[in-house]
Amino acid sequence: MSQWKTPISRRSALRLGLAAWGAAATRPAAGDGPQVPAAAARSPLAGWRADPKLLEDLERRKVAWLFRESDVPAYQLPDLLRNADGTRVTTAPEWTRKRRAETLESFSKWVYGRSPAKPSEVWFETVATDRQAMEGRATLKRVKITSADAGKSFSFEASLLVPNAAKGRVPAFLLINNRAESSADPSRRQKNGFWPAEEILARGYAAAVFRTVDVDPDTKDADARAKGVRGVWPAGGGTEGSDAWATIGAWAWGASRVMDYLATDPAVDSSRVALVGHSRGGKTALWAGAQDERFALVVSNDSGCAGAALSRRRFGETVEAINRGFPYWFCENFKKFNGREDDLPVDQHQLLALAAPRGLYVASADADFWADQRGEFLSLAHASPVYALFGHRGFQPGEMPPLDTPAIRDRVGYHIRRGVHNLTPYDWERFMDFADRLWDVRRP
Ligand code: GTR
Repeated sequence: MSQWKTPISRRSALRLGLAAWGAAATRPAAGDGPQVPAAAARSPLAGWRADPKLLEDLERRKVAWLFRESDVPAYQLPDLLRNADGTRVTTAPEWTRKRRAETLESFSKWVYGRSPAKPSEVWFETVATDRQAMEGRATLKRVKITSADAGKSFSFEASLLVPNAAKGRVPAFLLINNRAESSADPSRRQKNGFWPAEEILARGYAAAVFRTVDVDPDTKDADARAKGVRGVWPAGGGTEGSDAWATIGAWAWGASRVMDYLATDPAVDSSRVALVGHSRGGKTALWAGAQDERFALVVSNDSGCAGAALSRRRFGETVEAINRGFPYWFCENFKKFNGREDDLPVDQHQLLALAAPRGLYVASADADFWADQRGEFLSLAHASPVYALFGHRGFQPGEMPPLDTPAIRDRVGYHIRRGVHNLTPYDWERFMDFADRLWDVRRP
């Protein structure tokens, strides 16, 4: 990270053809973390580069948002290791005891809202079992999960496919399905690369899934939303109008309730459960993994704004754009930062750091400028000092790997794949390669 503290001279910036540098570098930036110079200064770095043809296409379409690295303003990230009282975190126990809790509190208060505490009762009903799923290779269970608290209850369904050949408990991948049922169909009548369940099972993992819309409808329509879990407990653990939970928080809560179930299933090794989400599901996976440390691996695929991407870069989707498009995803307090990213008490590298020292994998797509591919990687790099406290190697900001070249450090991994915003079999293979290594899983 130290390289970012060394300001690049205007002369060398000009030599590199970075005309925008001078103006951007002198912009004042709030925050107290590493000084991050205007992004133009990053051009000499190795690794992924935006495809000029894709940039030309965005140019032609005259998109109204920022997609050129040279247009990224100077910004200063909040220092993830500085406590609210000004002291610095220097050891892992200090992080866990003090700064981790403060960081979680900031995200609850300002971004995602406060989720309710674990319901006083959660119970499970297996509503269907098929021991001959996947041509006899798997057992499929459909489970109804009911949560009850304060005299009210809410139910939704999750599904689990376990390989029949397994000799003992197996590790599992839980997908937050933010798309249609057909994208991740537990019956396997419809197959889709979004959830290659056959491949997941063939590699010795169980595959679990639930749908976001079964927990909290993904719509601006308040009547429709009332049918979700927030219709039952509207404020969650906060106050409506400021820090009540919102849709991303509700989906994350759903992931934790599925985890409650997985912890009871004798076929699953619940100490090795990976939570995977794509895009809005990726934001959810990160927030769920931050709050619920039972997830041993958190996977963010193309999660973009308010997911893995650094908000202060304002690249692609901005805080204002997401709050306008999806006002129900985040708490009301988050709207105070529309157009004011520098004033946010946190940035997304701190969300990623909340996964430490567990496994964390971030994936991007080459054509996914809206999600800010580089911002997703940089967030992971800037979260790395927390992994370092635990003795684990992370990434430096200058180490973004080239296209289609996954990079793994001890507990963190990253790739940027060719193609558009999507979750694909290529992504899944990389997630499983990472989990194999993290958990010493041998292919059956
Ligand atoms: C977009 C939204 C993104 C991302 C995406 C998705 O419209 O702006 O933040 O969540 O949807 O979920 O596919």
